Amino acid sequence: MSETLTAPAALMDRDLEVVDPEIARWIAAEARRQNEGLELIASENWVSRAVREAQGSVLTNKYAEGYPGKRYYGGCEFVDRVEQLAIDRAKSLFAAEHANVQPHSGSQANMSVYLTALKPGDTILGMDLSHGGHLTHGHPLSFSGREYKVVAYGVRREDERIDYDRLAELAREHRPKLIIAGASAYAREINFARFGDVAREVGAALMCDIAHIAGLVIAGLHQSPVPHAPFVTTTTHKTLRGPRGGLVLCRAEHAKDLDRNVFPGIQGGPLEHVIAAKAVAFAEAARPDFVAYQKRVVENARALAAALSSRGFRLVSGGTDNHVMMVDVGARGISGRDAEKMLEAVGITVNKNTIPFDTRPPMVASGIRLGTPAVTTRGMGPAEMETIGAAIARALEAGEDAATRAETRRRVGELCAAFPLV
Ligand code: DSN
Repeated sequence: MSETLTAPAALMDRDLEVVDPEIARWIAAEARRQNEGLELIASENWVSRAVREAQGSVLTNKYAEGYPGKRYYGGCEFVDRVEQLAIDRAKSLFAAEHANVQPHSGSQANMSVYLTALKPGDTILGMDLSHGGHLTHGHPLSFSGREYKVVAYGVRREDERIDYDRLAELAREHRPKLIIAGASAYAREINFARFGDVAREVGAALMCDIAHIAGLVIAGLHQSPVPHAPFVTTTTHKTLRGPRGGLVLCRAEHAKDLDRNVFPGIQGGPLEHVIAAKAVAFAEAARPDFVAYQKRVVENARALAAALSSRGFRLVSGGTDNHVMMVDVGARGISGRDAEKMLEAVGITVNKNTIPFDTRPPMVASGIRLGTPAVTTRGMGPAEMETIGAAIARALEAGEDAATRAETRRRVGELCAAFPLV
């Protein structure tokens, strides 16, 4: 009897390489890929060792359904401290009245707001996915497009910037219950105050999804939505540079309903290990060096945009105000899908993306989306953005030419080796 019990127990303190060499191998391969390649996916970043340590901690063992001080399980005295710290830090970072740190993802953060502000069948007004919006802002395949009646706004054809006049017209015509501001592929500052005016005029609630720009908002480099919107949602892993996860901020009057809609509305037990990692990331984001980091992210985005423009690439809306840029590779006769593959072949990771008024389907697309949060975390600056712009141009112009590809891959490898990751 005791033998059968000691065998599994003995595995408890073994290294991953010993317990599961296959998974260990793929994690090591992914670490190499991250180290030896340039990460330009605008929604990705590298978290600190402290964030990873919190996420990999024993808190993963704990069930804690409920909220600090009001749990359905015993033994929550320490996770209560952790979650309360995360809540207090989030409120202070964004100057918000209430924070819920439990959503497992940005989609769930958004869903909890919809459950709080809407009834099934109500009308929502969100940004068209193909103009830069997000699946959960009303795409027909997402819960948001299935449960609610969706009206979409977008950008103007002339300058590819949000058409606020059309937004106001649509709001007056359709009287939505909820207006959604925010985007996942939009390179320009978003005027949350204007969204607030439109929402007030038609009696709609406003939700601002700042998943992409949360870090910029904290650093004061982008207008904050908090004074203009009763609900603000974000992920914690993009410019905010925390663990993968979601966060909702709201006004005090909605706090009780919102909390109820996160748990038990759509989630069960909170991931306290992830919440601890969020708390660590929030503490990191409160430090002055976080502001310096965000400034460098924006500076690098401008430098990379300039490097690509000077090589004849058309940028949607002509450039960028934030961390992201949309490159119209279709204008150079290359699809976004092919561009993504050509860049991957030289160690540069990007994602294909539709651009406004795209004629190609989403899995092909005419654009690629690039962002600078991850390469900036690595320590790279404007000089390296020039090198990266040159490498992108060379890779896309080289097509299948093996020698140019190999040479570009070698240069990308050299650049990465000069900025090693911890
Ligand atoms: N998938 C994320 C992005 O890449 O922007 C948005 O959820």
